[in-house]
Amino acid sequence: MFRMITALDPERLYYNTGNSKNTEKRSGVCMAGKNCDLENAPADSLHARFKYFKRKDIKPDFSKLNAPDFQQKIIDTNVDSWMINSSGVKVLQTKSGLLICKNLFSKKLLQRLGEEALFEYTKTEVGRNNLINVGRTLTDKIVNWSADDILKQANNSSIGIHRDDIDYQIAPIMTISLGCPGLFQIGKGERDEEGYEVFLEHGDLCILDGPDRSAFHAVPRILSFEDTTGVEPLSASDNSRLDAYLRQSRINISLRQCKN
Ligand SMILES: O=C(O)CCC(=O)C(=O)O
Repeated sequence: MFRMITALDPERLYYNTGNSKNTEKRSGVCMAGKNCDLENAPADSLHARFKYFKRKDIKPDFSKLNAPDFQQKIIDTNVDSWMINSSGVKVLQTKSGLLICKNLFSKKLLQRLGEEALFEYTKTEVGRNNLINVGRTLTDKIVNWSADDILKQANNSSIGIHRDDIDYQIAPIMTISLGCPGLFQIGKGERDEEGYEVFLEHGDLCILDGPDRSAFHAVPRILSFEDTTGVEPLSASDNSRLDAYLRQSRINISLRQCKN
């Protein structure tokens, strides 16, 4: 039988986030009695690894990641545009549809995206009123600049395990990472099954397509440059506030097709 599911269907929200408290908050429906127990998930599961990498009381071991089985190639785009590098673009791709492109975007474009995200988006109504994202308070933090504030925010940032299938779109999702590296996890199945882990670094384009389009994924932690392969934002940008921010924090820009 065909069952109409709306975006606020609590069952569906739970399925997406796996977090009963979030589901209750968003849907106003009590989730008590639902099977939300992931406490016994195996140690190598997406869920258990997420909790491990999120820990603040110890420093997780970032040298032992469960890396995806990437096929790797270096390509020339031969595109004549100020936005795209024409050569030396590194493409990492899995059979299940995760694609990470390094060195694709020009320094000028990355600077422009950072400025738009940090100084323009956060001034907009939608940016300031988005309760889920940091935009609501970010403008004030930037105006009353305190490096400590920003660092604290960066260290505490994470994105819980979720899948992006709530609006039933199948077009690939693309994200662009700026600033500090984020540890990205992507599942092979359910939250209590294994997943992969990879750093998303400054300038990386990440695409979720194919089966991975609807995979569980998360960013349990933002790291310092020393903890990863050390790809830093290019400091030659002429915007010192943007540089200072990106050295201590991370911006992720997601591009997705939406239905009205
Ligand atoms: O921050 C990221 O790279 C991941 C973003 C994400 O999970 C999403 O947009 O659904």
